[in-house]
Amino acid sequence: MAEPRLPRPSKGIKQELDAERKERVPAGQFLTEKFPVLTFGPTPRIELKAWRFRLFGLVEREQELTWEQLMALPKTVVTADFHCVTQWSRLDNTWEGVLASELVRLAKPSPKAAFVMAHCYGGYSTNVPLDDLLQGNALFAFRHDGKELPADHGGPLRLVVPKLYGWKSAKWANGLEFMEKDRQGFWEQRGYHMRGDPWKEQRFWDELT
Ligand SMILES: Nc1nc2c(c(=O)[nH]1)N[C@H]1C(S)=C(S)[C@@H](COP(=O)(O)O)O[C@H]1N2
Ligand SMILES: [Mo]
Repeated sequence: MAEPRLPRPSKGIKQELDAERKERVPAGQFLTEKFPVLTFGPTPRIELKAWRFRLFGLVEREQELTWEQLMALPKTVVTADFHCVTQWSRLDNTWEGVLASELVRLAKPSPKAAFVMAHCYGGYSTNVPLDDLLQGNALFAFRHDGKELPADHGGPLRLVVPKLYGWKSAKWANGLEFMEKDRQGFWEQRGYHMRGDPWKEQRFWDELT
């Protein structure tokens, strides 16, 4: 007796999907469906009541936002791929949060500001060119794939810079410092690239890329 047949996508469609996904994975990266946790040190726990976010450095007026003030800002949903320099990539992450450009707008940086330092609870930091923060849907996220952002992944609030390697996506973000000159953050002081574009494999600074 013949086996009952279930409709399947034709091989052609599957190959096209695979090719499309492959194009989204930069050189030297491997896909994972899991969401690994990559943190240097322990996970800070922050109560929303005590949570604050500082906008400082080259700004018109320094400010400190409460969680309520952050929640009052326009929200957005971004779907983006994530590439960690330790070679895993996770495609199609759905992030919900506030576009980084909204916080930059609030901060009113001086025209001299060309870089930011993202600061975090726990002491981590990472530097990002202001242009990279204003483009490519960079956002401060509090939800991931439809759920509240878990503490291990940076909750209550993390930066996500989809166009740069994952170490620029600062977890437990608590401030943005606007700077005229670029300065090294935590991993950059330990040899990581000042910019970190995965499409240019800007992993380490000594490659002079
Ligand atoms: N505060 C803080 N943010 C951080 C890190 C960290 O150690 N501390 N690690 C970075 C690195 S190297 C990566 S790849 C991503 C990993 O995010 P995940 O743990 O949610 O996967 O967070 C980045 N943000
Ligand atoms: Mo990473």
